[in-house]
Amino acid sequence: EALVAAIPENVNKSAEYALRGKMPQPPQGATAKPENLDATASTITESNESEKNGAKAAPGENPNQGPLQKHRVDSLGRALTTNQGVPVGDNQNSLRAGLRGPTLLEDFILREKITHFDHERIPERVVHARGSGAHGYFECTEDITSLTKAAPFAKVGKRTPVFVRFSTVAGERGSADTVRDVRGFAVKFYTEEGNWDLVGNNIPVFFIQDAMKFPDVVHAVKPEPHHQMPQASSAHDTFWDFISLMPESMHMVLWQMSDRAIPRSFRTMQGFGVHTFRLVNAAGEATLVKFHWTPMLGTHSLDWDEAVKIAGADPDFHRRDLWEAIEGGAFPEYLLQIQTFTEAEAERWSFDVLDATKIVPEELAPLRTVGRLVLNRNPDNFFAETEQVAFCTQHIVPGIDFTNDPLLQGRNFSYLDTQLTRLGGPNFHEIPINAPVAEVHNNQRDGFHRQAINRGRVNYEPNSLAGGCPFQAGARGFATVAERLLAQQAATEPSKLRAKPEKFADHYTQARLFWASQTPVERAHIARAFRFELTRVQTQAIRERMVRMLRNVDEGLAARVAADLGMPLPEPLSMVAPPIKNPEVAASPALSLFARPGDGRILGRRVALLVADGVSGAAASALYDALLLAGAVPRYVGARLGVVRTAEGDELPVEVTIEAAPSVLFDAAALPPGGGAAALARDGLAVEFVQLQYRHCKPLLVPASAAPLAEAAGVRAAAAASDADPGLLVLPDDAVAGAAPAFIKAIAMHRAWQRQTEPPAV
Ligand code: HDD
Repeated sequence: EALVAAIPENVNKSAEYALRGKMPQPPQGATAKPENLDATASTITESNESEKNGAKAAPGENPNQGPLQKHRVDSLGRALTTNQGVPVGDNQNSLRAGLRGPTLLEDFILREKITHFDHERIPERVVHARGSGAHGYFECTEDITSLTKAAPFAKVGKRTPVFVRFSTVAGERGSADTVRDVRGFAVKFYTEEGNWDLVGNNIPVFFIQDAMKFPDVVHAVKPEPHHQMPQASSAHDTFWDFISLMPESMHMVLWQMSDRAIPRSFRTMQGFGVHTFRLVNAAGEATLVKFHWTPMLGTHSLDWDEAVKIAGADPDFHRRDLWEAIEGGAFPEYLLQIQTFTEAEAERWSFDVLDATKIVPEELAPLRTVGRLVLNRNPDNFFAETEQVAFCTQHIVPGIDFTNDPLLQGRNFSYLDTQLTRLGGPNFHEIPINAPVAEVHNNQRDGFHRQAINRGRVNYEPNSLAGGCPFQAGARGFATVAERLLAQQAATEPSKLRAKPEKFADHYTQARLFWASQTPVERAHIARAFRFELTRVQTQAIRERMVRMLRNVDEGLAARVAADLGMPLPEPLSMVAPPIKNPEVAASPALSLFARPGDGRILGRRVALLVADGVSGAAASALYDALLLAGAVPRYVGARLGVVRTAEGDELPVEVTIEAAPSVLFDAAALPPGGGAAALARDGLAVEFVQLQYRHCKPLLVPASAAPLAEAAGVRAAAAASDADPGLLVLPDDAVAGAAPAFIKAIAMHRAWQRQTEPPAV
């Protein structure tokens, strides 16, 4: 505590920025060092098209799939062999000297098998280790050839094959999907001019402004180094210690504490390229651009209590949702939207578009839809595709270019570098999932696991022995946008320095913009998330520093969090630069999670129809069929597998049990019409099922005869207390079959947040 308290704030922060035209002084070495520091104390605190690509692929299909056929293995009807193709006669016994004797070194079959097994794992990604992938296509829907010559935008209707990987950031490969975290949204476009990787997140800003700080922010959020806890969680001291000393992280942290960090599905979250990039047209003219992926089903998230419980009930919740949606034909779909602006416009704004902690509000540069992304095929093999796919920000194609965002510039080094270790050498571009559709011709040779058999004696350029081939593409090739950097600089500014521009020093204006744009429900959830995370923090001085930081965002939020943590309101942290007086935009409704409710479809929504003996089979199956027709996933949920007897004397199958598929795995529930509720009301698991549906604000259909179950769950009383609850459909039994449209509408709304109280009523 004393150690932490001795550093009340990051006093060196202002030294990083060129403020008021003055160059920063070189930063001092150590921050204030407490006298009583005990150094020994614990600090817990490639060929040609016909050979490579096979026959021409249909639009949007990956032509690499043709030649992949020779890599695919189906063993049906085949005998077991060694890796050398030798048929294996006995796969049960190793070769030994006598029945009870030692195993012989001669047993090459055993040795090969065990050796291969011993090396089956590769290092997991240092961040974004936990991920799920899918194949699909990008379709250009608007002519933007005046802005870019990038291949995917060549023509309206053109389809480019893609592979997408969604991920969490902090957790290990086997960690749960529904933890509070940023989600990766990485898209690999296989264009005929090379691969373009748009490696984004579901949050449009980042924690830090300079790649120099990336190892620090990742070390801080990962499990603490001495005891390797906690897994996949930012709710611990080291993360908040770092954040509270890094005010530029405040904007991102608000997004992270919002429900954006606990999405309902990869299908219901946005994606962002984060950085400002450039679009470049055929004349070489550049336009600044931000990329947005917008889900057709709207943006929807989980409730925190629900997310925590799902992590236990189904740690693969998002992976399964993505897989099942694609298998079921409910192909996830997103719009590609862009914001474009000129250098001159950007120059006038109060924030710097090279600062990844800032957005460009839609009020300043509206979204324009230019294409759509459709995910329509699951990988054949998780390891070969999802695990071995290598996204790299520096993978761009003619028509796209970088900007000088210092975070992006650092990323452009990091991604290729990390693949060298993770995928075992410089030939990872030859792994089928990474191989471009475009032909590869160069003099880069050899290295571990080289697949290409480059022919001829020439492996250098210029050459005459191979007629000068491969020759440089010249004007057809990639060209970096020419920039006159030094001419834009102030005369006093050194040409080589370590510092950030003045506008980067504004740390709170956009955090305030985000907060001001949130609805009361979202604000309550953000405050609750701060309470949870900071309650888990053990060091009081870190909690306090965070509350001091929050005062620079919103006094109400700070006061609420302070009260929740049982502490008096501390002084606000000092600011590196005064807040922007009249920011261009004070509130932007587009920043609310509720701004994109979706197109009303309920594709892939899981709906429980609770059943027990005595249920009205006619009403239940009418509801079931209507939900199925709407693209949802209805399930008859009962106490035990088998069947229940309906009121009509027929049978209904119980598809899953409450125990195997608890409440949190469903988006909505209908209590049994006709009969059966009394039996369920005596089953504690069924009662809890209904309680949690209610607590998590999910649509609930309550037929009159199911009153005993609703009452046992306390739902009726709570319902009476709230006047308007659009998610609660209480109706006579004979109205259940006809209530499907209203129920579907409630499901499309996602949650009836109006119902939520603190603490929860049920
Ligand atoms: Fe990163 C993986 C997104 C900053 C270094 N990053 C990675 C992935 C995503 C992002 C989606 C997973 C790709 C996949 O599915 O395989 N990263 C971002 C975004 C950032 C960002 C949106 C900020 C705007 N990243 C960032 C910085 C650095 C890195 C500043 C380093 C200087 N990121 C990496 C990495 C990873 C990675 C260590 C781990 C595995 C990999 O690259 O292939 O190189």
